Amino acid sequence: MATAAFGLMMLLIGHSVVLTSATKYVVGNRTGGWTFGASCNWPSNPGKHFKANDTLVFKYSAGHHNVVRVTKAGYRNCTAAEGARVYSSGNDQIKLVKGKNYFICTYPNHCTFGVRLSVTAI
Ligand SMILES: [Cu+2]
Repeated sequence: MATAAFGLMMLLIGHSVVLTSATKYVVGNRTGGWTFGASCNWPSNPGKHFKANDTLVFKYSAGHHNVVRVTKAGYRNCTAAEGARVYSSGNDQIKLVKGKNYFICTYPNHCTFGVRLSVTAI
């Protein structure tokens, strides 16, 4: 019984280590969330070292923006692949993958005017 409790405790400790090793970042925290100019001052301000499995939280008024993960070309050209998943809740949590991660808003002209983001996760 004591062994089982100890095992459970170690399991819980192991889980909490896994949980705390991933970080959540609210996009554009200094500029009002996921909106025009969201990428200004973010994520380049100090203290951010993104890792794979970290979560980006995109906050905005639902119906005013959306979030779509795109390729580098999609980021540059402000185009999303056909059938790409569209996040639109206004509080979208998206996990980073290792390497470059690109996101845009697909509302007309929004990406062109800065509602786009690229971050690199190690
Ligand atoms: Cu938008």
